[in-house]
Amino acid sequence: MRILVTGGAGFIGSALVRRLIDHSDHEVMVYDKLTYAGVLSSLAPVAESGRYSFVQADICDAAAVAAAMADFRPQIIAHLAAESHVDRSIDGPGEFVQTNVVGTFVMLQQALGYYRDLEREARAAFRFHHISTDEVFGSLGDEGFFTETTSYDPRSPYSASKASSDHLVRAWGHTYGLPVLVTNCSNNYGPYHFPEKLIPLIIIRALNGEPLPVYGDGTNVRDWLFVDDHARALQAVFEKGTPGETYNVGGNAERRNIDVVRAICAELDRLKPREDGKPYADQITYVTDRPGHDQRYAIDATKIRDDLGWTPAQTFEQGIGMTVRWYLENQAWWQDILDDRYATQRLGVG
Ligand code: NAD
Ligand code: TDX
Repeated sequence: MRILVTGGAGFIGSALVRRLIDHSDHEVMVYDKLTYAGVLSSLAPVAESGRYSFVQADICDAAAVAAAMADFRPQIIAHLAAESHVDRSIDGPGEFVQTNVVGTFVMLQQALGYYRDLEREARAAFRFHHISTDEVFGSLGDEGFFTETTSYDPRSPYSASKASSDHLVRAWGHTYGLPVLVTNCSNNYGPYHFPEKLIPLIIIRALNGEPLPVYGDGTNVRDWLFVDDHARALQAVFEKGTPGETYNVGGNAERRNIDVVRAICAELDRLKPREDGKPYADQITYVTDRPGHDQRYAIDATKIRDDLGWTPAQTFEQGIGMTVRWYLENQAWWQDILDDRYATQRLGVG
């Protein structure tokens, strides 16, 4: 099949593309604006594949979206392009509304026009798969899990923009008959994760001998999923999922932030001890909390397991070990990003 992946130069998009090239016969076109978060070197492993092509353009540019669809003739659109970092959405929400809401609207309109022009058989196979987050459901207390029917309660500019885009996608399914799929996934982690996010930020700052910032009291809980497991889930959904359905995707690995940071420090102590022999955990520093910081996210992923046979392959301990080793062995990938002025300013490094 031909699969158009928006946001394919990002963290999850690039993992999906690497998986599709390595583990399937699908052809892939990446459509990506290459914002600060788009990293072409994350696609280097597939660059020489004859089944991969790349278009640099904005999802808000309707003509460019239409041209990519007309040129590539996708059977699947996997829509991952988004502004994704909660802290940036607090500092500057405008770009989140533009890309996540308006950009998704443009994608839907262009996909609908393209879909309506397809032959009957091609129409039956076509899917628009929107990739979203568990943050649309809001924040949990100590008990309970998000299911596919949990009411939306987004609380940050990021999650509000993703919730809006989810609603648009479902509306285009109900009203216009576009065969849409929606997945809402928990926190991903793994190789090629942009250094502003908690796990890579902690690894890199630990290695650089810098303070390790933990927001608030560090008791906020996230459910962590290894990114390759998410890529497998996405493939299962667009290959086998039922149009109109939503699937929650989770790692069954709830951890408090402070425990995540300690686990990374322990792994580094084992793999690359500090020169002074002291533990990396000595660098942990509690800092001012994120405004409106959601306390706990947890996913009930029973539906995707029962309907599509997907479960995560990696435990958190295996995944964090692989991730720390990857950052130790791929310093050139993240050093290039740190050397970029915009990313560096935001990371407070240098
Ligand atoms: P990311 O920030 O690493 O990558 C986003 C990609 O989209 C980048 O390559 C960027 O250049 C591109 N992009 C941004 N604006 C664009 C625009 N206007 N036009 C075209 N391309 C644009 O994000 P990620 O972590 O890989 O997340 C991918 C998707 O998955 C997002 O929709 C996000 O909301 C969702 N998601 C992420 C997580 C997570 O833990 N990271 C969890 C659940 C869902
Ligand atoms: O320096 C930090 N210190 C800290 O304590 C950073 C960057 C984060 N945190 C905390 C905030 C969160 O509770 O760690 C947790 C994880 O933070 P992020 O990595 O920023 O992720 P989060 O806000 O949970 O959102 C992520 O998962 C869901 C992605 O960025 C979203 O795109 C996805 O939808």
